[in-house]
Amino acid sequence: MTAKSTDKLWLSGNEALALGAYEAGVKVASGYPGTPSTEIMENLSKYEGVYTEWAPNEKVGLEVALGASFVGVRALATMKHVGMNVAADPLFTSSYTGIRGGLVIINADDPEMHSSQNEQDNRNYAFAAKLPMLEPCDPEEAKEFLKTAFWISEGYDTPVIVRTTTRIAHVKGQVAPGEKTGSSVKAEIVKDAAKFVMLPANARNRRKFVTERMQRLKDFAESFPENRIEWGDGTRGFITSGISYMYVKEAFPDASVLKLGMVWPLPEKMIRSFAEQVDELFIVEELDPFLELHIKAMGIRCHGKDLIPAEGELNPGIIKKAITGEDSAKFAPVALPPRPPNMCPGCPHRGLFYALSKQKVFVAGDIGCYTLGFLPPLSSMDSCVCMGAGVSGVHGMAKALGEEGMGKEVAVIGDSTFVHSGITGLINIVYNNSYSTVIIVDNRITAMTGQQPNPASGTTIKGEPAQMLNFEELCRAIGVKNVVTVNPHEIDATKKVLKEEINREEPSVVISRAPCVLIPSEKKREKVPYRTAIENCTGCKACLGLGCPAIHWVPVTQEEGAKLGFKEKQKGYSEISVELCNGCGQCAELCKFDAIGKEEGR
Ligand SMILES: Cc1ncc(C[n+]2csc(CCOP(=O)(O)OP(=O)(O)O)c2C)c(N)n1
Repeated sequence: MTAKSTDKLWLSGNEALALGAYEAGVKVASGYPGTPSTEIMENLSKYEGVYTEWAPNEKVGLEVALGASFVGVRALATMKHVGMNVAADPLFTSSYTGIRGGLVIINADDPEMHSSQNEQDNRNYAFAAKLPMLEPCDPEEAKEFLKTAFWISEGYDTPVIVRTTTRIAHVKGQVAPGEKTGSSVKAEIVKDAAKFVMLPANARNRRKFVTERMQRLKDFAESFPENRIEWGDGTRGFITSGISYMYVKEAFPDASVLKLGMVWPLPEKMIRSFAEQVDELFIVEELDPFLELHIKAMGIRCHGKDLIPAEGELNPGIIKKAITGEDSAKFAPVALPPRPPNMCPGCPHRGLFYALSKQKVFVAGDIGCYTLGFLPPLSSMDSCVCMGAGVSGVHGMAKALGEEGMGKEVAVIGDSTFVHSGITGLINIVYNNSYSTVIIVDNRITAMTGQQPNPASGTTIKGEPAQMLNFEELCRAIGVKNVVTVNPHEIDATKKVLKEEINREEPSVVISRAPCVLIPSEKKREKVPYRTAIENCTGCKACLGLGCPAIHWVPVTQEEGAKLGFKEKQKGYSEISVELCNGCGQCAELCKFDAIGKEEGR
């Protein structure tokens, strides 16, 4: 793909960021999927002349980009907010080394936790790592800010963070394609130990550089055109950024607004001058009182989290009400029908969790589609903290409980998550003589974030063939002697293996392998749906224990039941929606009455 048209394009924020990266002449881009950041890399991979990849995790992704920057090319790393925690180690020290080719990190926060386990505010990382951070308010700005970020990066010898939030990442807006720019830095190997080797003597010097760089960036912030005042009525003044700026403009179209395009470091003089010229100052920001704290630290009186919620997303209605006390019908949210999450019909995870639910053990879980194993009727996940935590945690439980805990807890982790941060936990189990069992639910793909390939999938981001990580060999190489592979659609066999391995007195790994039904090759596979033979159904509801969306319960009156030949006590029967059924056969395995089969009429 190339972007040559001069017409405006209708792009999401993430598509616009990809276009911005392309126009900025990015040569190397590495990321790990995570909502709401995933589509940036997916879209960038369609442009010619940009090397893109899915890294095993965010730390690796940032280090890849940093390496590319060291040899003088423009490089990009993308991640969701919690990914920044994983990448924090290289992030903080890359602030000291600085860059050669421009280095930009796109960080996508998720206020309201639409698809996340927490809603941390990563503006705090810019402050803590002493890095500049830009925050666009729409797709057009997203593209332009990305290009500006590369310019700042090379001008100030610094990585630059571009922060988006879910609304910016996924909203669509008009974006004008622009000129392709590039770096004036030459791509070559340059040895510069004082800059790149961060041992204490060098790091102390670079620490001084970082302080001096922050001062220069502060000065720059005063004249940066994307920090701008839009004068209006002076009774109320708002300082805001990103999507909150859009909400403020909608709720208070006549007010004076200081819009910050760069949220760190702050233009102190501009803020002071603005504050002096308005009667009352309001800081409107989602999540933490980040701007508010720093503005208050300047000795400026303002309203912020005393009025505006610090949890979840904002919207114009919330802001208007918080400040004026008025409820406005104009901003009333549209009521949407709820869509509770569930595993897809035919999901292999369902079979595994059904089998696991019979083991009566504590399931130290992890993050992925399989986290839905927590929901009833499977109810088979008892903890979920962050990627990898289940594998390390189950070992902690084993060490805490000793022999008492044997056979009572197990870890479950997805294939992508295992590669991301489960392998080291498993090494720890083996190294420290544990007895824990780890189940790798291997559906061959990173399903939760939308089917991205990972090192165990056998393809790259561009769909080209790649070495396929062999979990069985890897686990044996780590030192796990008991490695068993099961097909989770075969529930009885899976149950047997789980019982044996969970009770083993030494480390074991169960690989529960069957492809995700949404993998394109699986989608193409012809599916023969299962059907119910109503006359054979006894109403035992065993099949409903799977929680499959393709199976539902049909209640019948006594009269209807009699017509169907049911016994008096039978209150209904299970029915399969053939249009939803993926033909996995898990329900047929559970049915002991020959009421579920593939032939017409049964
Ligand atoms: C540090 C971090 N990075 C990214 C994510 C987003 N994320 C959640 S689960 C997941 C991977 C899921 O893939 P897999 O383990 O294969 O399980 P599946 O969804 O296929 O069942 C990702 C990328 C996250 N929650 N935390």
